[in-house]
Amino acid sequence: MSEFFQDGPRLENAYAQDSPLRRWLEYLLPAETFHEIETDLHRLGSRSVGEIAHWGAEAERNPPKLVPFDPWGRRIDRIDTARGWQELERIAAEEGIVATAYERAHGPHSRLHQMVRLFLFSPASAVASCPLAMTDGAARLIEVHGDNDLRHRVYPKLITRDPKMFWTSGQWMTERTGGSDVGGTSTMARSTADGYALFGTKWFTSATTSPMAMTLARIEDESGAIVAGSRGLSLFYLETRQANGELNNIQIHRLKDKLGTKALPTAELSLVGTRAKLIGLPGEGVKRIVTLVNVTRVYNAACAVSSMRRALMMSRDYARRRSAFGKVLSQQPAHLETLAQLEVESQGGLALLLYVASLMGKEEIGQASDVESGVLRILVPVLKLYTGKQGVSVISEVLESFGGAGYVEDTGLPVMLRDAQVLPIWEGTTNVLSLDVLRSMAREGTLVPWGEHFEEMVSRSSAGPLASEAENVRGAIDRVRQFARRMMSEGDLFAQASARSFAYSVARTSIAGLLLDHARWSIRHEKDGAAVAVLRRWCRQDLTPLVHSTKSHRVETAALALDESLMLSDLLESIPQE
Ligand code: MFK
Repeated sequence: MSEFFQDGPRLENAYAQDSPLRRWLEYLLPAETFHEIETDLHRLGSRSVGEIAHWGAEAERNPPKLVPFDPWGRRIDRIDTARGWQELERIAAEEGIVATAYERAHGPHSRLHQMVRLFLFSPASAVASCPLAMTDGAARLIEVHGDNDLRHRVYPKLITRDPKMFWTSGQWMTERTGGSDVGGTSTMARSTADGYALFGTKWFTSATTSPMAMTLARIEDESGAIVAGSRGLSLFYLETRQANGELNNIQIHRLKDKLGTKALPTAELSLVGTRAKLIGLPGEGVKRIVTLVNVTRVYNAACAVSSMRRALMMSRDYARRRSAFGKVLSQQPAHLETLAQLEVESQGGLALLLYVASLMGKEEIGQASDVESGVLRILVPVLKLYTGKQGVSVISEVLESFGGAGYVEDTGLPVMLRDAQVLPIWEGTTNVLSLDVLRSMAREGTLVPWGEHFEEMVSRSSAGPLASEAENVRGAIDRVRQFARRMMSEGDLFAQASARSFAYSVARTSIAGLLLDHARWSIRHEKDGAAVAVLRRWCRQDLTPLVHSTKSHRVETAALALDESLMLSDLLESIPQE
């Protein structure tokens, strides 16, 4: 009888074990800033796999509960969360996971510093990163659009490091009509003596225990008239409880039973006269709330990339412990190929995330050029949609790399996949964001600065050891531009049907440009060849997987998607004769 027991994966320090993360920070930050923050990142990297992971697992084991009534039958609608969840909020405040971006201790680099702190905190935090995302988005929204009251009374609570003072915020945008088509929102806002009273139902409200939320509603005039569609929506700030501790005219119906994010309380609720404050002008709600949403989309990417990196760290450690067929996995060529491919994929996501965070830091303090602002506008949806998809596929592969153990709950592995699956869904699905990319190009002309920016980046490598990779990336930039022109000339049906493949092409090409410049830096500063190897492998794939959605392609698509009949004779006639 065998007495064999397999060792599980072990992690020591999430920062020290991620050498590509360290090397990207060295590339992006001035040396002085890098050295100032590094010791503390080491400390947080250790806390992340220790105390943070401990409370994350505790929160995961004890999901929130809705307590609708008190013992005497009064409706209280209280949501009880686990000790672990509360401890994670305390640690997040203490660590300044939101605050670091607003203290601006490192000027334009503060946002990048903050994203790296989030990156280390997030993967074992039972998705406590979700309320932090919305809190950070709300802080930015108030900073840009808030009045004096919000700036002086509320903003300090969102960016404090004092856990007793710290407030998280909700972002209640989704109604029964859907999360994407925000223009279908039916919550009404009626003017009162001291603000507005809101009436409506919100279908998904994440982190419903937060003391405040930002939401959208349609202002009714005295005759009861409203403006339909998204142009009739206004942005409101509300506090979930009144001064006496009772809910602010909010009824919580139930908590959602979700595939993952089990520790995160997500509720359906009704606003039944909820007192709220208008932010900005009536009808400007969507335009204002996207300030918040652009922050949460970058958080989403930070969660996707950090989860991929953490999962891979575990898989790599396991590969050195696990024997099969007489050898450890780390000596088996097929296994190594898979791990190397996943490493390249996740480093691509890492590059795009850190670069977007550094652009965001410049924009937030008014130091971004017009070109950089345009690049940031197009890259935020691209980053979110691309890394969300990568997260699911990379983590799925990582689970497979553990064999059956990857499918067993108490190894702590399956939760990674369940939690990853939300990343392409919330904060804008892949298709909705692909359409946002097209809109940003049509309305704000974002492809022009994107092309200029990456062409300039590529030109730095056009002579020397990376010349052929530079040529490859330049070709991809040209194909993206040409395809954009074709989308304009062929019209909306062609453009929409090609939108996802176009957004993927922008993502892969942008990442290729970044990897190229990082490899150029690496050749000058390091002896390690990993950056060049990652670049080469990234560029071996199709950088522009564009789908030419011609009329016949669309006919095929409609038949295949909806299982409708397609005349074989028509199809065969359209194939060129040999
Ligand atoms: C770990 C991470 C955790 C994250 C937290 C998750 C918890 C929260 C869960 C949720 O709340 S999920 C719900 C999230 N919902 C969405 O993300 C909405 C998805 N839908 C969209 O993004 C649609 O594109 C959108 C609602 C914005 C479309 O609405 P419209 O009214 O058709 O918008 P339109 O006309 O495209 O844009 C209105 C204005 O905003 C325009 O400006 P102008 O009025 O000056 O023309 C746009 O240019 C501007 N705009 C839109 N999107 C923008 C933007 N500006 C900057 N950035 C953007 N992304």
